[in-house]
Amino acid sequence: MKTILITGATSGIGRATAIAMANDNNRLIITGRREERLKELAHEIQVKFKSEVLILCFDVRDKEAVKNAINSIPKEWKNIDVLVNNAGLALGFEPIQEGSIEDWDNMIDSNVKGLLYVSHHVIPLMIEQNSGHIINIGSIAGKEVYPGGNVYCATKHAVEAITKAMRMDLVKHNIKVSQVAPAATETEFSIVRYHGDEKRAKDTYKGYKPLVGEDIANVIKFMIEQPPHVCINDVFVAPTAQASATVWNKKL
Ligand code: NDP
Ligand code: 8X3
Repeated sequence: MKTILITGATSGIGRATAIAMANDNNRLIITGRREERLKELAHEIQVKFKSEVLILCFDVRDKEAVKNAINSIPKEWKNIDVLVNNAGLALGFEPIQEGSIEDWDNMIDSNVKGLLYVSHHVIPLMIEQNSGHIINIGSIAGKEVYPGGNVYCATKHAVEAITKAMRMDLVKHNIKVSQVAPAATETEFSIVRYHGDEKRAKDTYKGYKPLVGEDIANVIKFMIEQPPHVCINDVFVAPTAQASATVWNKKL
């Protein structure tokens, strides 16, 4: 039985990962800001898969809220085996000189600082049990940069660096540290990125078959289910029609 904490489980990759990992052997801690969605997901998982589910509703940017949420986990749930640091977002697609400082702050606070805050409170629990697995959701934007990607790309490059550094610091505590770096995945990501412009979001996925949350969830499940001596350090997954951040086979 594994206890698995997934940040950003209200939508997209995080939600699909919670469902992929749901069975009567695993216990899930699902987090996000939208409480209604967490309740709906918990209900769906409990009914369909009989997994036990704990809901933690908090904003990863708020360090006090993160601390309180992790501290509030009941003792019998504190043996966290897997932390999936998934919560994150892109905001805007402007060239750097036209970027919004509010958007930059939000991306840096969520994708970098939020991931660190959650990890800071979960890692001691893993060290105490001398085992654990942290899976950080990076991106193709952490491997490459592209026009208009500037600050989002910087945050995902940071996720890649933090992942490698965490692996070095935690190896002596028998804690696996992995990254999954998806390319174009159709979730609510582009709706958020384009500040609610649903048409622009839809156009992002026109002319080719993008990945969906379930594709990434399958990879995460495979990583989690490896035996204790195997750590898959990094997986870079893209749609077949996407060769790089800028080279596509689109049929428009
Ligand atoms: P979604 O927008 O569908 O999901 C994002 C999730 O992150 C939601 O559950 C959201 O929950 C949560 N989240 C965002 N900000 C916060 C916050 N401040 N506090 C708590 N939770 C937060 O997008 P994806 O599923 O696509 O994104 C998941 C991860 O995958 C992100 O890190 C993203 O950068 C990464 N990624 C996505 C790709 C894509 O093409 N879709 C490709 C590569 C990486 P709520 O709003 O309820 O708080
Ligand atoms: C999301 C993929 O290409 O929009 O991280 O940066 S991309």
